[in-house]
Amino acid sequence: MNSSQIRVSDEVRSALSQHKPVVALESTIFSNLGLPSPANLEALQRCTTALRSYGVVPAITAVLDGVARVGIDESEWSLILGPAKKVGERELGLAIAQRWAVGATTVSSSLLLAAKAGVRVFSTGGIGGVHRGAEISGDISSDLGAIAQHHVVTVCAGAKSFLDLPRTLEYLETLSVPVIGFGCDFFPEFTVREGDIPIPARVDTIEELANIVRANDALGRLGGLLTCVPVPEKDGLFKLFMDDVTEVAIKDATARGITGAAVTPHILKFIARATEDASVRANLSLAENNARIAAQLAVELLRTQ
Ligand code: PSU
Ligand code: MN
Repeated sequence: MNSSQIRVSDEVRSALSQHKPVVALESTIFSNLGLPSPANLEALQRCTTALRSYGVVPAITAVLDGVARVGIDESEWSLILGPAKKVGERELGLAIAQRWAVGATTVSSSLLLAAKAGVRVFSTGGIGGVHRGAEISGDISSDLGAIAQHHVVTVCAGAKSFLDLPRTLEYLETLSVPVIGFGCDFFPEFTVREGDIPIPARVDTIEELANIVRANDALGRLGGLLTCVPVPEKDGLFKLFMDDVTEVAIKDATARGITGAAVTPHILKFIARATEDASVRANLSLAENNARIAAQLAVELLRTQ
């Protein structure tokens, strides 16, 4: 499928053709839109090292010089670590046609590229969702529709607590996305381990998770599935503290008139400052932990095909 518009790296292409495990990663989290420097490089190193420790090839997605890429070699990492323009699924065609220099892929655009390349598992930090006040603003992340549409399993730490989490779960139900808690009974809240919204289903092992993926495949369901893994205990933040910080962050974004695609990066930056980077440490920890679960799932799915 390589062309002047989409390119799969040699390493990812040969892994896929030899039926070796591959896990896709988005690039927004590693760009200046997701994490401050140098934490972004640390996140990239920890996620890719975690995948490789299970023999899994990382397939980082991005748009570089107007080419949508699946698999970014280490020699090109510096490109995605710097300033970038956010590329959701609807911007992918634009970014290619208008030859954007560096486009950082979100969950939605990464899922399209992963599905097109034949990568079955995708790992990220937190997904986008229904924003608080969406009944007025209409702000619902395109991540949700993309998770429903593309035939890829997404592994995340839930959704950020600045979203409207009950509505996010309702919306996923409307879109008929299976939502599975990995070792948890509640929808994890990104940097907060313990949420208070019950999650529709729970598994405790990779085998159980793979069984659900296989059953959905057997039914011919072509959409995705969402696996939610709580942030590791030692790095999780306190819920009451984060609830307060989040409320202030949302008020600040509203007071500054920030809307649309700029909302998520602005709130993430505000929370990092307000928590003296504890949120950044939690973010790194959960991103790495999700990569570990995604890697084990990718291995298990190939073992039992
Ligand atoms: N959560 C993070 N860091 C991020 C994002 C989410 O902790 O960088 C990014 C992801 O790329 C996600 C996107 O897909 O934000 C959602 O943006 P929006 O709400 O504008 O759809
Ligand atoms: Mn939005």
